[in-house]
Amino acid sequence: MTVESTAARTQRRSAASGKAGTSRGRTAAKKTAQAADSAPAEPQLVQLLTPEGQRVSNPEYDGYVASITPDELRGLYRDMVLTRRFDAEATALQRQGELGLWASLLGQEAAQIGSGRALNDEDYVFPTYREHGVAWCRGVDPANLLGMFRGVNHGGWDPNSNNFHLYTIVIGSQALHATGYAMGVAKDGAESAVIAYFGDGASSQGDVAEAFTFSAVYNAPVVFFCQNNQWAISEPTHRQTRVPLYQRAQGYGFPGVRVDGNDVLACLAVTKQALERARRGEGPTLVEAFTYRMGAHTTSDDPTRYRGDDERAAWEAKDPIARLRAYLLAETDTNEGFFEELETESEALGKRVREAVRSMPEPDKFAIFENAYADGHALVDEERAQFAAYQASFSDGEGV
Ligand SMILES: Cc1ncc(C[n+]2csc(CCOP(=O)(O)OP(=O)(O)O)c2C)c(N)n1
Ligand SMILES: [Mg+2]
Repeated sequence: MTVESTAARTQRRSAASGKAGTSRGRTAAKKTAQAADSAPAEPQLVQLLTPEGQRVSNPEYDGYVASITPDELRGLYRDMVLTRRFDAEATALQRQGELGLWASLLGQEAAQIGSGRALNDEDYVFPTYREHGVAWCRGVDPANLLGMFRGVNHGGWDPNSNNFHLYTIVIGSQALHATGYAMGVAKDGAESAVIAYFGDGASSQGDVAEAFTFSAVYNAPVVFFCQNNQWAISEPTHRQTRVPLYQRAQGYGFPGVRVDGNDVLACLAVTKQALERARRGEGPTLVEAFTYRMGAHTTSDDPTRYRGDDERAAWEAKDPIARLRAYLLAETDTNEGFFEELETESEALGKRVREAVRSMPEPDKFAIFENAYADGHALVDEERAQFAAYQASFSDGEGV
């Protein structure tokens, strides 16, 4: 018997007997609250590399990574290390006042690099605001990701140059954009696929539910890649759902799979399978990458207010980079020189990004009033005039 069915029946009984205010009703309500507060037992997930870096066999997914070479494995490792280095640099830049905000992906490198490297060039990506590793795989210059976080532009890259849409902060909305785009891809008769990234918290949004419905009935070639990093700011996943997230797909009529989100090989294999299904015209798949947000939600958040250090320590033992390093050292001809060169490359990347951010041009202060209406608007004119007066009120005439 599941937690869900027990709680649902308890609620129905209270409502039917009209005893919501009685002690029996209160007990039932208390039990329901307790059920929502406790995490259910977790099901198995697809894993090809254990946290210790041992390769384990999975007959369904082995074939997707069977031909991977040591060089390609080192490539995945390099992607993860450079992404983590870039992310650390961005966090530091925010702390130095160079960025207004940063949303770190620390801990989610395998989920993003594994899925990002599963994509073909023609496939199209709809990210959240945290997909820095996927952006890296698509060839978007990391420095370009920082303009919005510095507040000097609205995105900083042309989505169609790399088939990587602009970051989306409205939680879950890109699942609908991806679905609509995928329906268009199918109508065009193209053989590419679309992937929508979102978080565990986004799975509670109506937009995601609508995207699941539409993509299912239209058989749209879209992969829903949910990074379950256990938290939606301070809200734990188990308070958002009574079933493991990947099982939601079943109700919409398409497959769902839970993968070890800290295992880059498993993420690669599972995403490849889902993309191939989509390209074959077999419709959507929900991938739930079970991972952990090791840092704060953003630099504006303080996770010590709502979670303990022991939780992070448990996930550090499952670090995605450490396990691939262990595998490379034990099972391939990778030598220390590779890691040393990568360290040098990481530092150079950090330096380049730092310099690029500091030299980003200041935007025209009045640009915000342009492009709202093709022919102008009296209200916008009034606001522009007010803003100009405000700027002129500073003694040096330079504004803020
Ligand atoms: C529609 C909407 N509601 C609320 C917010 C505020 N908000 C920003 S991030 C966030 C939590 C998202 O959690 P999750 O989907 O798990 O993604 P994560 O940040 O953990 O990667 C919320 C509620 C928002 N940006 N958009
Ligand atoms: Mg989350």
